[in-house]
Amino acid sequence: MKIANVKLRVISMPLKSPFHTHLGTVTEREGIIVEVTESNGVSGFGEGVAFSTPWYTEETVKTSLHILSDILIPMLMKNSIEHPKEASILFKSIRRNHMAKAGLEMAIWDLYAKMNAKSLSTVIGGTRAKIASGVVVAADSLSSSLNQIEKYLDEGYQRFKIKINPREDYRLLAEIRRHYPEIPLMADANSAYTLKDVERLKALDDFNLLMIEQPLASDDIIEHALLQKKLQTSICLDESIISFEDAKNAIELGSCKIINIKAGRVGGLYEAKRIHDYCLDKGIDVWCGGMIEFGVSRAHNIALASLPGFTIPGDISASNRFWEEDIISPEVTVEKGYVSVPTSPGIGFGINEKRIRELTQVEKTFKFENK
Ligand code: OSB
Ligand code: MG
Repeated sequence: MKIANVKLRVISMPLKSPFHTHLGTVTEREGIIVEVTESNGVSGFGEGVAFSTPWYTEETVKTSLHILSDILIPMLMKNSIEHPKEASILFKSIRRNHMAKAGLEMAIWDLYAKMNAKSLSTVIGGTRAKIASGVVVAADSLSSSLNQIEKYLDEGYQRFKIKINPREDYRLLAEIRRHYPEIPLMADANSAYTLKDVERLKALDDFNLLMIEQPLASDDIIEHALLQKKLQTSICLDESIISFEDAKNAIELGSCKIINIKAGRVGGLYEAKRIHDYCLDKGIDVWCGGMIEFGVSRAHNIALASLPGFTIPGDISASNRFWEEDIISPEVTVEKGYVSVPTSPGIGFGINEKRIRELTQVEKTFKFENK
């Protein structure tokens, strides 16, 4: 590959409605759009999914911008690569900073697929033409949770996720189940509990949940194994799994029965695919997590979720779940509960340049010297 330049754009967009978790509320989303351009003029796109503050992981938009500008892009200038996997391996010499790495690595995947005139799904080994779509309800009251579920049910979503914490769990889930006894329902705790809450968590076995996501802290891998033995409900890990090794350890310890894979959290598509392949081999179900992302990352998620091991509907909702107007064209839509996997080259969605320009706060271009 002969990279001519990399462009970073920090964009900012308000959410249609506030996104509440016990860790705080997101009302405005910042992100980094990464564009890698080949000497022949073809561009690939990735998205840095760190948040403005380090509430979900330690990264932020500013730390990502620093790592990309001062470390990863200069590394890419010095080392020529022929395949995106080589970028992933190259970036391993830098510790963590997975969302920064993933933004750049995934732009290279899109570019690589486009240069080979194949869809990204095809390039990574995807087998599905459409993927089942799930949605997250992250409201601040019982009544608005119920209203959101009703609306998303009408829109065809196939799986519903509700945020819980020790102050709002049993009562909330009981009310949801009273109104909707049959819907595929799961709960995400984003580490709101400790092992002291084992009785509270056991009580949630009453609700026939598909799973409970990340009940304990991100480094509580042993405690999750102890907890899983006491629960009927399957544990799914999100924040705990930031690498292939974490996935392997969690499965061997029995810390979870399901894994939520987010390419941003694990450093890119290559690592995400390794985790997927391992889980498929071990009979562990996986699904694709979401990051309240813009269309570029959403498009990458669609390609990832087309792999055969993604057996559970993921947090892959339509562009209009979060945005008045997304940055891709066409936008992601959900039809009869499914999102179609594009067959055109790369991520298979065009970039809405006009929309990105409206939202851009910072723009930096790095020109490569091609000798
Ligand atoms: O824990 O899965 C999570 C959003 C931001 C950060 C972490 C999480 C989430 C979500 C929403 O639950 C996922 C989405 O639909 O984008
Ligand atoms: Mg989660």
